[in-house]
Amino acid sequence: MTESVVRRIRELIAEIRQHDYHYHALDAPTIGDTQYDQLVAELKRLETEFPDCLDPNSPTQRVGAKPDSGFSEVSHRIPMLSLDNVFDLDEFQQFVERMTDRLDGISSPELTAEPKLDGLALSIRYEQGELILAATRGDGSTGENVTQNVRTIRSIPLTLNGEHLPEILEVRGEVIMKKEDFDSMNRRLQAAGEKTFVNPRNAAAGSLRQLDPAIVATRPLSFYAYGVGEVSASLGDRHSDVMDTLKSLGIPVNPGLVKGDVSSMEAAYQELLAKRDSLPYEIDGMVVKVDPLALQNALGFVARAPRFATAWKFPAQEAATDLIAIDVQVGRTGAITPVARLEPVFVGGVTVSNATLHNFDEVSRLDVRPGDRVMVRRAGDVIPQIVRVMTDQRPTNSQAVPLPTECPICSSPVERAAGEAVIRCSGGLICQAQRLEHLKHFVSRKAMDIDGVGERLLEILIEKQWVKTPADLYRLSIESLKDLDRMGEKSAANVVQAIAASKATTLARFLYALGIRDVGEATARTLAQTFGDLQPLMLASLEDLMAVDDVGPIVASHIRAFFEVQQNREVIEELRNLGVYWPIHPVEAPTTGVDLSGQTWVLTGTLESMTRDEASDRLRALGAKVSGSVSAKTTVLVAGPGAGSKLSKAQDLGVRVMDEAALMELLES
Ligand code: 5U1
Repeated sequence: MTESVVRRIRELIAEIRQHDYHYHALDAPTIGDTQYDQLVAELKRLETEFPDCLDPNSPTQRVGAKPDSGFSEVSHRIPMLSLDNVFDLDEFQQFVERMTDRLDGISSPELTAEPKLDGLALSIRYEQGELILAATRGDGSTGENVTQNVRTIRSIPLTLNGEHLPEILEVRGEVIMKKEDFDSMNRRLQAAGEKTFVNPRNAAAGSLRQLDPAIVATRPLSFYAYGVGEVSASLGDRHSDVMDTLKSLGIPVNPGLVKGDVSSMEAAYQELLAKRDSLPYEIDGMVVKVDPLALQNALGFVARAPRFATAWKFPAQEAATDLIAIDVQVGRTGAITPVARLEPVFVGGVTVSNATLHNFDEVSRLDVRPGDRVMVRRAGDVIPQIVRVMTDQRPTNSQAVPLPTECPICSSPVERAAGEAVIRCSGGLICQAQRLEHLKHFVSRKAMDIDGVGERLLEILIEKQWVKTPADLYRLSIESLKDLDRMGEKSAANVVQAIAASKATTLARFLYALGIRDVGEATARTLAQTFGDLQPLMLASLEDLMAVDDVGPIVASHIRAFFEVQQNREVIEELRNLGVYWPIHPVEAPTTGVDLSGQTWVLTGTLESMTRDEASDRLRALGAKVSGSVSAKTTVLVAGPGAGSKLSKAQDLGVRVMDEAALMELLES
């Protein structure tokens, strides 16, 4: 019995190790997660039932006990080196020269280039293929024994793969946390009300130095090897061969290693720099090494750094600077955002003097104030951000920035929708920052439908300060327009004519054109039907507005806020004085007694006595729903001259079809 259990346990351990090897070292899993979990579950069950058969390096035995008192010291028999840095091509060439001066007759040694991971250096010792010790770098000679923690890192094998294993093998590499793992871990910590980490490097270092391995096991750490320490047998004649051997033993090795000579290193550097932001982990440079180990040995070391390798650093993505002020900016849609003005600082390869703060919640979250010393991050093309504030260096007289109550451009009150982080200017019609977007919306097809006034013309009119509000459009003359670039008399006349034609509109279109936040076409129509004319709507209270179908407290508050701005009311008044008008519909239930509630009507073809929009409004006033397409649910199709596919579809479906005369009869009955 026990014999067969021991055999099965061995089989399971071997099988799980193979799957770990394929998953972590080769990055090519051969089974799915569920199958893998089933194997582990079976192993755990057998180990619980037969505790005498437990192998201490079984894949189930990653989480050990907490040490009683801190980490013990470990002395490195072969020191853990650090790397000298170079920061540009010139310095790299000097590094090459220093090296080749020592290599008589070899002017261009074979080199390797690999990403320099931003993590924590680690040495892992295997004896007879079993992981027996893991230590941090410490001062290079003495580190801390973090074996129990390292055993929880799933990509690090507890037992090496293969048959001819070296008796002793010390693997050296970097413990990191991948960007995605870092983000999800921080989200988890935040949700649990725990302290979050400022960056993946700190998260990796902080996690590895956690005293409780059970906590470390919950931290998503990864490991990539970049070299070896003590080894009892040769793993190859070149650094690149050694890396291949480590990979075959099951050790994760960074896949980014490339081979080349001195002349190809600059291109390799630029290529890696371009890839930096898309890599799953943070890197801070490229490590260049002499590939043949014989040349490495010939070159040797200076102090604690090898002469055969260097770290060609990337521009730092974070730098500290002073925050001069927090300014307030108004975007094209009225969003009011805080912007940090900084003492210029070189970061991410450029000089940065502004950083985004996203919104005022972010200002409170960071507790950032003018005069603060702040850490700025710029990664790739991403807008620079403030990632943290050194509150310990804060001047004693510092003051938090108050939340703005009015727009810095037009002084209209700001509004904030419930649940939204952004605050917005309510002065839609008059705010200079929002002018172009607003005017584009005002002239658009479903609003005032002013054909011929496009974005480019609006830009010119705004630039010349001829148009500040929609009312100014109705004051434009052929004389002034005709001299504009590529305009001429005829086009100018067409523009003026199109603007004049838009004066005859509907209340729904006009309301939609005002660009009140969250008042789309459908809401504008409902408001027009409910209030009949603009005046009652402008005087409506929040309660009146919330009584309207589909108008909730947020939309109601946007409508109120809009009409409370005096300049908005003035622009509306001007528009009406300039001739914009709409038919007024009675609000009370129609006297006809016709009730079309529950019916769906579709209009197609040309109508002669009114526009389709007008007809739709009147049908809606009688309770009908007006749809754009014919289906089996359509009650009536009103077909004017030129009706096409909608008419044939209605006929196919047996939907009732009506002409304009019949419609008029119904509306006027
Ligand atoms: N990728 C990489 N990082 N890194 C760090 N390679 C590498 N090599 C190192 C260090 C300290 O040292 C060896 C050259 C000994």
